[in-house]
Amino acid sequence: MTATQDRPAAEIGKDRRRKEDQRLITGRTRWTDNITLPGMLHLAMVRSPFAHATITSIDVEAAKASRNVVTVLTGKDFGDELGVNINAWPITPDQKTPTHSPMPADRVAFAGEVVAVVVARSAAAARDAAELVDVEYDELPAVIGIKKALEDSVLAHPDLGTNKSALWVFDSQEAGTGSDVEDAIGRARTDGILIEREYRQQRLIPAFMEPRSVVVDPTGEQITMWSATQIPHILRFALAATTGVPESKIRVIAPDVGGGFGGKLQTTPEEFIAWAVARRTGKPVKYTETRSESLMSAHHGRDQVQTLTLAAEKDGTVTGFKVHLDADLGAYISLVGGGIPVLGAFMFNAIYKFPAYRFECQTVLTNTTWTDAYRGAGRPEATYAIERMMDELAAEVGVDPLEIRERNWIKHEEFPFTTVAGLEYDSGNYEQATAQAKEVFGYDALRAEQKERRERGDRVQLGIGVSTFTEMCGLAPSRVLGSLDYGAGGWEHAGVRMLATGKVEVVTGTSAHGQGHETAFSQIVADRLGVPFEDVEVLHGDTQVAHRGLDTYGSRSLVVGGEALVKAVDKVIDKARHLASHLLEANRDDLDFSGGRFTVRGTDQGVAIQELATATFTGHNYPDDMELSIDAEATYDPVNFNYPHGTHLCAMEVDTETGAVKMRKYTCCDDIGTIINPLIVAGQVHGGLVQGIAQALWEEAVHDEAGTLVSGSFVDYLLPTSADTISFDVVHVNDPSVCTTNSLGTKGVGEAGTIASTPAVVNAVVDAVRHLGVSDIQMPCTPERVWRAIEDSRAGGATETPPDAMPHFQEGALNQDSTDGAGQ
Ligand code: MCN
Repeated sequence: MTATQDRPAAEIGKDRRRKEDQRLITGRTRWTDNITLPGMLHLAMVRSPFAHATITSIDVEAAKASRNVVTVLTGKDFGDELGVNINAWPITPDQKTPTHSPMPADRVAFAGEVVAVVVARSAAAARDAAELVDVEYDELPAVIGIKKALEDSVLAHPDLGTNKSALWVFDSQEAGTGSDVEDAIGRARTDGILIEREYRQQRLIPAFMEPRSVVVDPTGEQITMWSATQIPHILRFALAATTGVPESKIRVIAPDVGGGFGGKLQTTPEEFIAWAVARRTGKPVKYTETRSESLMSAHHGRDQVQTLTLAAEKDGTVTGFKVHLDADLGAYISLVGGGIPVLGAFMFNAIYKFPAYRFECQTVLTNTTWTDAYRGAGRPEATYAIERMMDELAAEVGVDPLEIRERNWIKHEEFPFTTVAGLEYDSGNYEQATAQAKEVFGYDALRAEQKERRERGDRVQLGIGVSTFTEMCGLAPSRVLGSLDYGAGGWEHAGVRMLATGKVEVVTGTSAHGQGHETAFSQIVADRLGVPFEDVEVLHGDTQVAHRGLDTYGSRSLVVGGEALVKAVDKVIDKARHLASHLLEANRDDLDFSGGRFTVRGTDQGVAIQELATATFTGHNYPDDMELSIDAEATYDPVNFNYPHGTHLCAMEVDTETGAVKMRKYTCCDDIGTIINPLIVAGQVHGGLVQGIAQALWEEAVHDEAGTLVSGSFVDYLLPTSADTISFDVVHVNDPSVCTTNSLGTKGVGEAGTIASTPAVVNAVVDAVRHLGVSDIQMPCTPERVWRAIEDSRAGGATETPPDAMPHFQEGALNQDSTDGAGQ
């Protein structure tokens, strides 16, 4: 009998306010920049203004002579001491990987690369002196943009001889998961429907709230690094592997971390520089980047060109999908950067069951900021491609976009289902999610309104965008990662310590940076152990406390880390049962466990698990064959990915005279299995939606031809705030599909909103003006791009979007009190 079988779930599903919020919101907490140590020195980085240049000389004398400056160090001073930034995921054996020194001595490869570090007694002194470092550069031609990179006429790294880093291919016929896509394309060309499109995933910036910050203390038995990172365990491994210092001598702490969104899934040059300076000077050092430095040099995301060919029969049944991606990795291949587009490879088929699929990804190097994971990491890009193509197919066939999806999706009764990309989806109920989303959205009424507006020829037209999605989250089965040449596993570890007072200390290898693990994991433990929620404390983000772990990304923490925790709790209950049977003088099989108490069946005798914890402290009475502890640890390696899914519906109003767009309504219905904490889930979905909507409408990192980041501040990089959002209708399927990848029946939620929302919004904008001849608008859908698309098609021209232009916020673009625009 399991611990929860005989009693209702008390904590799971409860709207608990987050334990951690009081300290996070007031800022009275351990943000890395709040840490001050005796004798601490401060660092400022000197960064290259050029995207590609040879460093001819660096004069540090004036900076060194500045008040309160201790020293100034350049790449030459460090020599090999800094090691190299590692790429943990070479996607092919012949991948061209440029050497990535944290501080190059002779050549810079992107604007923002560090060329010197100033070490001073205060942060202000360090920053002032950094201005005095005189660096002479010989500018080299820079490679900016995928098109230029593919030409190979100018090289981002001349020693590599090419900008093409790796070509990764998946072919369903070769893999034995499907048939030949070229056959399907050939058939569609002669006797079906063939849709060919090129979509651009613009470059985005994760733009986390807390800029990156690092403190290194070399003054003890161990070297301690505090870093605003998502990955303390991986960072410790990288430090040990590249510096030769044994792991046991390194402690990495991710204290409270203010967001990451994938942008802190990285080992950074600044961490290695801080480490080396601390070791050289023998003193604690701190470095906190400015917002401008963060936007320029913390890794970016997306940046792909997708060339897509969809083959279908005349009735809209999809028969094949061919995808060619060109992905810009920037100047270096970061920790998992090359692999991000490859993650998408398994998701282009989404919720559909077509028989033939080919995916090719060409990664290229350019003289721009390196790219890597950004919320969704490969999956939003894939979802965008297929969901935009499904809309094009619906338009071609002349049916409602939901109908074309239904014709092609995997039916509920067909699960478990092995996809053409080779994944086994364990569960899904696309029918149910779609029906519920439609009802809450008021789909039919909005379609009727759209029709009326079109018939009236209103100036403001209404568009309805549909997007369905599934994602492979819960990264990941270690053996699968091994088969993809990823440099680590995907397991997770947890421990449960039953303290003498009966309180419970939980240790998790996940590393929350805004996701509320302290609250949700407390709920899981309180529920399963039957102890009060307030009695559970969750510790994380410190390699000394959580000695094993693989951290937080890929919506893995609940489905992998939570499952490890469940296994540890079950071990605790098992050990406690042994002690209880001894103390109650009853056979262990005669004991029931419910509400935190073991009771002897048929009697009123019992003992609480919290009392048993105390009994292991006193040790006065316990069985001879028992180790005097009921603490337990567990490691869990998932057997499969985890497959949340959902249907997102969006209504957008488009002013056909100005190109201005305004969100009218957004509804999503997701299946994320069992919900541990609805309040946390709502926050995750809301945040995710806004980030996805921002890609559709506002955000774009723009480099000019010289490689300078033009969108280098929040004046130009249009990060939305809550004032720019509407109130979303977020619902979940009533009857979560049976999720078999973990015992709680949960599915990840951390990225879901971002994955589905971008195509929903763009589909809605295009849908509003499709009757005017528009079939595509490049993201972000700025008023200018929307206006030009309409004008081009009115003029009978192609509906191409205009060349890169800086996006601009539209007044009230996402404004809830929308006018319906009727009659305008
Ligand atoms: N949860 C739940 N019930 C479910 C699913 C999740 O109650 N059925 C809860 C979990 O217990 C957890 C939270 O929701 O508290 C998110 O869970 P999960 O989906 O496991 O995602 P992770 O905790 O692994 O977080 C990673 C994910 C990713 S990949 C990005 S990117 C992202 C995100 O989380 N970055 C974030 N959400 C973020 N939220 C904040 N505030 N800041 C970021 O940087």
